[in-house]
Amino acid sequence: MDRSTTTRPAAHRAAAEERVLRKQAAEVLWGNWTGTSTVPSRALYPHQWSWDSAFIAIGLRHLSPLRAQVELETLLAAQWGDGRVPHIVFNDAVPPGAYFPGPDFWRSTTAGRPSGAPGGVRTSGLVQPPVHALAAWLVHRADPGLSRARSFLARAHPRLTAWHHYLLSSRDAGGAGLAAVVHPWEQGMDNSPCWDGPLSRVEPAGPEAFRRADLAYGAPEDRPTDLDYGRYVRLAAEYRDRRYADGRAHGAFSVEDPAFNALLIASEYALARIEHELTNTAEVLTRDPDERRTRARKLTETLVARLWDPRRELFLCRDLRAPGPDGELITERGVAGLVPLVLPALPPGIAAALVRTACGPHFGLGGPARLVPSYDLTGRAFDPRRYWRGPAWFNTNWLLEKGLRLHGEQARADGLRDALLDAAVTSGFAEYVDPYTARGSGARGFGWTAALALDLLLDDGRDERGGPGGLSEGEVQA
Ligand code: 9WN
Repeated sequence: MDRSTTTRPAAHRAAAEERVLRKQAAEVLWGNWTGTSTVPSRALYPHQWSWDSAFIAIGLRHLSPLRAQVELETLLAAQWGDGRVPHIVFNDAVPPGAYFPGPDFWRSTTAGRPSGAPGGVRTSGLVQPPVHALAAWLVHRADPGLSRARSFLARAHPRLTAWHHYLLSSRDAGGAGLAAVVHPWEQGMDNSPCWDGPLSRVEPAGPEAFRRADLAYGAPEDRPTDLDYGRYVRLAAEYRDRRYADGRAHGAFSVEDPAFNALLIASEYALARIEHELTNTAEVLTRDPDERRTRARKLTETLVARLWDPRRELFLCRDLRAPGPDGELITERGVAGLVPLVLPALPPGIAAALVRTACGPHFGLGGPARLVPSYDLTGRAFDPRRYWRGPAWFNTNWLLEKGLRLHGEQARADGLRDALLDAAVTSGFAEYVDPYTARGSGARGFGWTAALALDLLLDDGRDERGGPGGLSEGEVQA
């Protein structure tokens, strides 16, 4: 595969259509802006979410590099003393009960105190995939002058470093060097069939333990079930009641996930670029960025050794609580298993196999599926409408578009880009869509859908000297 090709997608979309898309996406992002951050959805998710903010910043940088910087700064200001970046930062102006579980459930300022939760803002105690260093780098590149004038990277750097350190130390529950998630909400694909096995061991909390707010806005057949919620609540409450202590022995749910770890590795490369930039401009003295790049390559090797399944030609999740010294691989095929395509040091044979899998019967890219589904089209639990059990999501497809381009699959990337832009507009920037028909479900005016559509439209490839979208391994000159 030719990794040096950096062609831009064919410009067959009419300029007028692009103007409309740009205007509508901007309206979504302005409408969801609260003054210091962007909500994923005004109705369904009225607070700040961690990986949403990272994806949103990647799009927002094209409209307002300043707001994109503030978006990430607001999130990082809520970081805990142990380095974790919380998955939700609550807005106290939003009525209690607008979202469940709210701040009264998480009790970060009391239960989170031993782990250094901040006193001035209330947050959840879980985390989400670490897309933030990648976002910070791309936001910097959108306006390096503004970024330097505000010392954006110099201020973000220690927080991003502490965040990655937390994941690679406190969350290394498997002892092999990868980060483990302790709740499906942490991995971000909440009700993926990949979690059915591990969750079956969790005694669900009774209906009296929770009052769902999501069903006021979403159709029940599009959302997780009450049984799922009972288990989410049990797991989260137990973590909270352990005062958010991490450790190998703790918790009924402990999983090494390929997407979470691939995004951590991609963000390690971005952190190396950030360190290179900071060293070049003498803003701060940092460690040698090459060390971090070496670590990212080694982590890629570990990911392959721990999670690659050569028979399925897909990365799988490792259930650390399953019997056996190292747990067991979960044999469900989820889109998380394709996300390592974003990694530049992936062995070429594995990258080619992932492309085959994406385009084969299980994910249907370039065939029956318009967009890559969240779960195996032929799987026992496939449902084209229900949340992460089949629908296509824009963030995972955006990542795959980048991964395809990175590994020289320009034509396939162009096709996916076009399909994403069409689906974003026709669905009203839906949260997720039917992978076959692109019919929208869930929230409309969804933050990362609008942001990533904008990015696909406006990314001018400035980060593509060494590879697409800031995902390459190569040097980036300041
Ligand atoms: C729980 C905000 C978040 C996304 C997740 C998505 C959904 C929350 C929920 O919404 O999760 O964190 O209430 O269902 O699964 O990926 O970050 O958009």
